[in-house]
Parts: sequence; structure tokens; C-alpha cells
Amino acid sequence: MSDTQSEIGKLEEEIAAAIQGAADESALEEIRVGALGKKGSITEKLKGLGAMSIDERKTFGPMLNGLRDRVATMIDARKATLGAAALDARLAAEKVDVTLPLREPAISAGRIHPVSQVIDELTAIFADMGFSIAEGPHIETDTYNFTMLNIPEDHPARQEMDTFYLNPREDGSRLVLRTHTSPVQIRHMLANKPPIRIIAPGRVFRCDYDQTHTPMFHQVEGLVIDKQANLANLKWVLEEFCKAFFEVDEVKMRFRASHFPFTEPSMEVDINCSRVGNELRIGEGDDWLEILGCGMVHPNVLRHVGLDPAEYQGFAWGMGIDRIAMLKYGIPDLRTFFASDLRWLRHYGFATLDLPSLAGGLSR
Ligand code: 2NM
Repeated sequence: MSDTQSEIGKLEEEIAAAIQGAADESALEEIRVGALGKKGSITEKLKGLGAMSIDERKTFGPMLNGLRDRVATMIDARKATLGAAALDARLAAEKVDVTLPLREPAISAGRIHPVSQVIDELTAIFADMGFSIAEGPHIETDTYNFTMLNIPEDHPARQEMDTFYLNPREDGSRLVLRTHTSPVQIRHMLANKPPIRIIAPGRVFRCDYDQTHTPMFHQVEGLVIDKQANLANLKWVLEEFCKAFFEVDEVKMRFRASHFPFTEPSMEVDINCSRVGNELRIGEGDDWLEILGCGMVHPNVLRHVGLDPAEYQGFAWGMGIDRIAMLKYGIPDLRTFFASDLRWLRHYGFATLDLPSLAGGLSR
């Protein structure tokens, strides 16, 4: 009997020491479960009362109930102390200095890349003229990227030097990273009947890297197919585009004879500009700047997509988006476009919420 009495005293000392030593609320909870839980040390002893004689019960009953109540009180007190300490620690750690300036919200801190801005501008201009946007895969078949466009098997553009080829497939055919967006036009002509008025902006890939070339760049090509579509129409579309894009009232254009396999005749187009110091102004002055290539769609291309060249005509053009972005926004080095430098983007990027529209002013 006295054995059990000293046992109880020892248990209380142990539990009290553990409670005082509990470092946090979860450690304290473990101690509570260990003592007062269903299988806790004090609970087990209380269960033992049932097997005792009436006399023993009279002695140990109050003793154990007292122990249980004192331990519960100690736990509550320790819990209050630990809770207050935890709150103090959080308040110290999470203290907010309300006098600090506001952090810029993501929506205004973010910037639109000049390439995205220019694609949005192009889209607004050509959509206003009745064009829709066409898209296609970056990985193309040799057929869509070259053959359908009247580019012969031995044409230099097909060489490994200029084109990224994927590993050959089992039948020996090789996929390519598209070298222009023209396969988008081919796919569109195969899937749609004329009249066709589309632009195809997007990424293209060529094996080239220096100050003015990156292995990935952006192009926009345009295509019109109709029963009547002539060079005068082409010149009008391009002139309207240049005036709207460069935000000038007049621009002189010079069409120089050129050669592309997919157009006949083919032309390269220059616009007039002035160079004052290192400032370039478009639509004024007597210097010339090359900005695009164009022509009447070659009869072979029309035949390849199942159109009769005696019934349908078409014109098409292509230009570099990165290049016209550099010209319009005075960005000197192409390679910086793809360097993912946030400081560059903060300098040359555009606010996220004012999207270009003809009514609102394209680039403000
Ligand atoms: C250019 C220049 C001239 C062109 C032609 C075609 C198609 F699919 F209709 F044949 N798409 N794009 C074209 C014509 C592209 O880029 C300098």
C-alpha cells in the first residue's frame, strides 16, 4: 500500500518535471496523452481502483483523483505559458513595418516583351483590314516546309547548314523545325476554300547566329488568295501596314525585283528613312531600309494545294518581327531579345494593361 503511495508521488514528480520541460504545445500534448489519455499512466491507475478493497479505494481514490486534477491544472498553466510565448515569437517574427512603401503589384510590375507587343500590333492592323490569324506546328514535314512551296530538292535552303533537321524516321523522311511560317499558309490553303486572307505570325528556326541572326526568331507572313488579287492590291496592303505600324502619315516604298521559289514575280521592299546621328526616322528622308519580301504566289504552289492557277491568284509577303520591333523601338542588338534579362525587359517592355488598338494608338 505504501509502495503504491510512493509510486504515485514519484509519478507526480515525473509528470510535473516533464510538463515544465515541454518545449512547445505539441510536446505538452504528448505528455497529456501519456498521463491523462485513454491509456495514460494516471488513467491506468484510476482503472486499477476497481480491483481494490473498499478501504484501499477510500485512500487511493481521492489520492489519484487529486493527482489527476493537479496534473490537469499544471498542463493548463503550462499550455497558457507556451501559447503566450509562441504568440510573442510570431509577433516578433512577422512584424510588419506599415511605414514601408507599397510593393508594386504583379499586374503592373510585369512587362510585355517587345515581340509580343509587335505581334499584338500587327494583329490589330491586319484584323482591321479583314485578315485572320493562322497558326501551325513548329515541327514540320519536309513536304510542307519545302516541297509544297516549290523549293527544289537541291535548293541551298534545304541544306543542313541552314535547316534544323530531326533524326530521320523509319521510312527515311526527316522532320524539320520550320524555317519560315509558309507551311502554315500551305496547311490553311489545303483546309480552306478561297477567298483567303490570313497572316501567320510565329517562331521560325534557322541554323545561324551572329549580331543580326538568332537560331530562333519570329516572322509574320501574309497571304491573300482570290479570283482577282494583283500586285496593286499587294502594294496597298503593305503601304497601309507600314503607315499604321510605324505610326506615320506617309511612307515611300521601293519594290526591287528579287527571287523566291514560292513567288513569281518576287520583290524585296524598302521604305524611306532618315538617319540623324544614331536616330532612325521612318517615313522621312532619302535613305532606304529593307523591311520585307513579297510576290505573287507561284502557280506551282497553287497547284500543290489543289487550286487552279487559271482560276485563282494570290499574293504573299513575309517579314521579320524581331527586326521591325528593333526598328520601331530602337533596340540595337537582336540577341538581347532572347537573353531573359529582367533589366532589359523593364527598359524595353510594355505595360500589361494597355493593349494595342487602332483606336487607342498602337504603342502608347
Ligand atoms: C516571303 C516572301 C514572299 C510566302 C509565300 C507563301 C505561300 F505559302 F503562299 F506560298 N507564303 N509566304 C512569301 C512570299 C514569303 O517571305 C520573305
